[in-house]
Amino acid sequence: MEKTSKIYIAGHTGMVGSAIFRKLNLEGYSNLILRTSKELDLINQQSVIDFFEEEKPEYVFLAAAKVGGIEANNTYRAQFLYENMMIQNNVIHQSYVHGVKKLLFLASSCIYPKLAPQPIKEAYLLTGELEFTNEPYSIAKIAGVKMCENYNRQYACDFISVMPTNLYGPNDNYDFETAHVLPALLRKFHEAKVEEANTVEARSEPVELWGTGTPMREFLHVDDLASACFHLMQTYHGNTSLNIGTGKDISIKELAELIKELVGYNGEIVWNKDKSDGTPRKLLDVSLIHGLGWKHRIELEDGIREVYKNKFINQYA
Ligand code: GFB
Repeated sequence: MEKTSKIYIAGHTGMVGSAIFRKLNLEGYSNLILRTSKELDLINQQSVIDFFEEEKPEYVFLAAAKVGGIEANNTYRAQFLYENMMIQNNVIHQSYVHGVKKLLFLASSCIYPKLAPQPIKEAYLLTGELEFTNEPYSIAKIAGVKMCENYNRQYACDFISVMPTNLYGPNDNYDFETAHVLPALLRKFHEAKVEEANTVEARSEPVELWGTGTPMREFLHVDDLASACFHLMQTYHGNTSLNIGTGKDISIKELAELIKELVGYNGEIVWNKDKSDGTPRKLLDVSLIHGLGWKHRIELEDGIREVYKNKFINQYA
């Protein structure tokens, strides 16, 4: 990738796309092609054909997707399957038709089997049943990974894909119904703390969290993901979809205690066991990407502190 190469970031307003945008800017890449979803509907095949005809990008980061937490995945099952399949079919196929030099597709760690041995190696893909709550999303993402692999095999493309673990960072979604756990907890504890401060008895309603708190999750700051994508775009050619994570995980209970303390909330937590736990554990084996010269830099506690400050404290200052 040259500094002047024409690079299309699909999904540049989302959490992942905007992190890739910041990284490319920082590295001095100035010829970036950007379209909001209003300007270009990636679900519409003809619109995508017209866009590629007109812009002819040389490189593509495919970060556009319908994403969400466990509840959103489980509720909007048809949309997660249809919209993600359409977006990736359109963008990957047109990238091939228009001779894109290299494409990077963002998949997800939830595409591994629900009960995969831990830590999860790339080779465990398609070796067992998927987690029900996110099966439609996973099937779409598996199709995307396989598209990249097989376009490479049949058409000699250079399309790579990555499997990031659970992400957090700037531009996250804080809507309680559709958010992932980390932003949801930040907002829940923050609002409870504000309520606590505003009552005479310095008390608030308990904070309700979902499931049992026993599932284990691994969290990666999205700026670290962007640096991994940038690194791989320049150095990696291959058909193995690479895991991107920290190689460390914590239980949802521990995460809740950590966020509660960072936010400074003193009240109770109750666990709503009617809500799903999802996959019991999904810790990625990151030895392949470590071997390729990338490692995460932002530790979880530092990352959460920074996100909390920028989203909730500075905003209220
Ligand atoms: O982050 P999350 O929504 O998704 O939930 P997954 C992780 C865990 O946190 C689950 C628990 O066990 C939830 O039950 N949890 C506790 C909460 N309280 C809350 C809360 O207030 N909000 C949320 N959202 N969770 C998603 C997949 O799975 O991970 C997607 O559905 C995607 O497809 C994404 O792959 C990375 O980690 O379970």
